[in-house]
Amino acid sequence: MSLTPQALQANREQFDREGYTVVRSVFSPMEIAEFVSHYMEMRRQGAHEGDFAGVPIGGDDNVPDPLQQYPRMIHMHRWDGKSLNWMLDDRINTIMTALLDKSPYAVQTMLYFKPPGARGQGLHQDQYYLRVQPGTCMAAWLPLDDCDEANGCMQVVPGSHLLPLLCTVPSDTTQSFTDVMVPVPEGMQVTPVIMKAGDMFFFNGQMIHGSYPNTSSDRFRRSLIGHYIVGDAEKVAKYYHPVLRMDGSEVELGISKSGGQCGVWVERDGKTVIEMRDNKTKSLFTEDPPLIA
Ligand SMILES: O=C(O)CCC(=O)C(=O)O
Repeated sequence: MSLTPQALQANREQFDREGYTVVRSVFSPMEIAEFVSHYMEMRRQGAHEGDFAGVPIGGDDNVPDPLQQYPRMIHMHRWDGKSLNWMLDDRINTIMTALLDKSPYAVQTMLYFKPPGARGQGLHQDQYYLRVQPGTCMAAWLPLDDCDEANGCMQVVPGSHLLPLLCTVPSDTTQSFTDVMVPVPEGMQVTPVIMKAGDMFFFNGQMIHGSYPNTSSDRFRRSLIGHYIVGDAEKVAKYYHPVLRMDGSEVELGISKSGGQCGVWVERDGKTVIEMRDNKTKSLFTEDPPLIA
């Protein structure tokens, strides 16, 4: 891996054009093995604040779900030094500064275990949850396992970072552990992001992304995720405070509210266009404070 400005130039061009980019081999196999044993041990130790196993499958609490044993962990950096160090890692700062022209602020960590048979997450935009103003958020996604379509790799809609925030609709909770998603506009493609453990996937908070179920019989698809906000932002939703600079010091930002207008796809003069409306969909998990992204 080379993180020189020259090497990152192609990532920057793809990020500006498509809303995402993958940087290969950012973390070494030894670092990845340490993360896997660290988080598996943490999961074995029992429940942590904010654990989330998802909404009931098809609305039925009695349907067995592998996520009950492996719920997603959240905001580990608030109580786990290894997660904090990872969130503020110099390599992540270097890459994000190359993509954004400015060092970001760090606000969130999450660990998805996604064991065999687990559901994915319906297509969404992270900004729906973080509500960064002005501007948007950014995700840094580190796979701890090789990931492909069989074990539920990430899926993206290239170019969707140029869209406004879209109104959500109910998701199919037999496929998604969250209960809302956004419809993919006609003419835009959902594309799998195939990665090796240790590669990193960076994407704009407006970009539509998510993942499908892990249909493999024996492969986890674990991922360590950081959420960041672009360094010009003045506000973010309450759930994401405290906000940290990449040197670990705290920065005072305001609190933004959820709600407001969002876009829906409508047909006009034979074309599919976006019309801004109030979002009428209520998610079980997105009232203040939002809990998902
Ligand atoms: O890891 C996944 O399957 C989904 C993660 C995601 O969509 C997110 O971090 O916003």
